[in-house]
Amino acid sequence: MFVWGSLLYFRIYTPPANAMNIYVVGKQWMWKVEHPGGQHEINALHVPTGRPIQLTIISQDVFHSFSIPAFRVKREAIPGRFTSVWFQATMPGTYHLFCTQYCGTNHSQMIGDVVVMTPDDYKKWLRESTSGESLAQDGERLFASLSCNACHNTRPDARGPNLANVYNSQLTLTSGLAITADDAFLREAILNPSQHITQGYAPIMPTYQGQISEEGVIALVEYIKNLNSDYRIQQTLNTTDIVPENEGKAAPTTPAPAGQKEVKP
Ligand code: HEC
Ligand SMILES: [Cu+2]
Repeated sequence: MFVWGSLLYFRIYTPPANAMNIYVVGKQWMWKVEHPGGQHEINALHVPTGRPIQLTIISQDVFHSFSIPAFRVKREAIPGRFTSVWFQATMPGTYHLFCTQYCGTNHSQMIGDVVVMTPDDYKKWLRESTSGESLAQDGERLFASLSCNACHNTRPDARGPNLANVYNSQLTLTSGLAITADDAFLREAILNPSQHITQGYAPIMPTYQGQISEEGVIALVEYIKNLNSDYRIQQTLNTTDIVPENEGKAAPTTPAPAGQKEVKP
C-alpha cells in the first residue's frame, strides 16, 4: 500500500514540464481564475482537452478548498501560500467546481463550472476572452512601477540578482540551504525577502507584504517566470498554438488520473 500510494503521491505532486499554468485565487465567496494570456474568469475555468493543466492556487482571506470531483482534484487554497495541483481533462463537457472547506456564510455559493473544450474551441475562447494584455505584461508594468528594476536589472553594478532564468533554477541561500525557485519560492522572495537571502547578496530587498494584491503578486510571478526562455516558449505554445489532441497524448506525460471520464448528467 505504501509503495503504491507513494508512486501516486509523487505523480500528483510533479506536474509534467509541458503543463499549462493557470492561477486560481479563492476569496469569500468566489473563485477567480487568471490565465497567462490575461483572460480572467469568476467561478468558471475553461481548459482544453489533452493537455496537462497546472493550477497554482491561493486564498486571499480564509482557508478554502478547490475541488473538481469528476477529475478527483482537490487542493487547499491557503492564505499566504501557493499550492499546486495538476490534471489532464480527456472529454469535453461541463463539470462541477466546488469549495469543499466550510468558509463562512455563503460557502455553499462558492461553486462554478469547469468547461472542458476541444483544443480548437479553446483557442477560439482564448481569442474572444482576451483583455488585450497578458498576465506577464501586467507584471512587467508592476515590476517597473514598484521600482523592482532599480535593483533587478542587467547592469553590471546592479544591487539585486538578474532574474532572467531564475525560475526553476537551484539557488543557494546564506543559510547553506539549496532551494528550487518555483512559484511558491518566487512569491515568498517578494513578500518575505529577509527569510531567505540568496548567497552573495546583501539583505537589502524591502518587503512588499501588504502592498501588492494577490493578483499583483501572481502577475509579478508570471512576469519573472516569463524571463525564463523555456517557460516562455512552453507558455506561447500552450496559449497560441495548442498541439492537436493526439500529439499532446504522445508527449512524455504521465497518464491522466483515473476517473476523468465522468460527465455531468
Ligand atoms: C533595494 C533593492 C531591491 C529591490 C527594490 C527589489 N529587490 Fe528583489 N532582491 C534584491 C536582492 C539584493 C536580492 C537577493 C538577496 C535576497 O534573496 O533577498 C533579491 C532577491 C529577489 C528574488 C529572489 C531571486 C534570487 O535570485 O535571489 C526575487 C524573485 C525578487 N528579488 C523579486 C523582486 C521584486 C518582484 C521586486 C519588486 C516588487 C524586488 N525584488 C525589489 C534587491 C531588491
Ligand atoms: Cu470557500
